[in-house]
Amino acid sequence: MQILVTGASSGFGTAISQTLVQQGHTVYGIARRKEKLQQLKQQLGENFHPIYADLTQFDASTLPKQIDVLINNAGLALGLEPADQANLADWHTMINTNITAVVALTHAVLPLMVKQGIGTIINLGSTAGRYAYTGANVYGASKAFISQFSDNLRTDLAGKNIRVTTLAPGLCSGTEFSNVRFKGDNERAKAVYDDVDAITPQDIADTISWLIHLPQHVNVNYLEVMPTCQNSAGLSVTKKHIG
Ligand code: 8X3
Repeated sequence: MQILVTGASSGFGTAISQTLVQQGHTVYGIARRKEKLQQLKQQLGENFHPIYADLTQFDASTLPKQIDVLINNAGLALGLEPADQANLADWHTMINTNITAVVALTHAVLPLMVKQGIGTIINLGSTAGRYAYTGANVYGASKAFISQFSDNLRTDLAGKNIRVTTLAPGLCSGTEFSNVRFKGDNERAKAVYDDVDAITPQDIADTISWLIHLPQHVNVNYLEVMPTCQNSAGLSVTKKHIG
């Protein structure tokens, strides 16, 4: 298969690229960080094709002419402040990467898949798109968008033999997710994963491998993957008189 993966230079994107190339697929990996993509190219060889690009200013003419699987993986969270204290520029950055870039790339790839008469799109959502938590505000909302966008794509693409899945991971270590969220406060980022067995990028790569190798007539609409140690905490109540 010819597979296009965004955010290939780290975390999920790197593990997905490694796993799928090792399985004999051809992977086109998009990312901004040239050095990291070059390292991956050296490691993976001729079946890995780096595309150096900023997804928020992407030139669709650089895309390969055949794409069997599109994995919209690139995304980020910035900040964990409650909404009334959050940084508006951070909100715009998350919307640009997590929503605008995803719809633009999907829009560019869809005509190709329709013409091929076959395709698979996997959009990385998040448990934050389903369960609210303090500080998730726009990040969580952007991931809820992904889930609804995927469902709406499914309806629009009815009869066109294109599968669309939202894959929604929960707490996952071994990525730069929290380092980015906490803007380089690596101690704080590390503390998020201390003393827990979080899921790993390899778990997500293996899940994606399973999804894409299912027979074409099987569409997993929404798949949520949490570590065993994580669960939803239930609803909270704020008392009128505190303290
Ligand atoms: C990542 C999951 O819980 O850190 O999307 O927001 S969480």
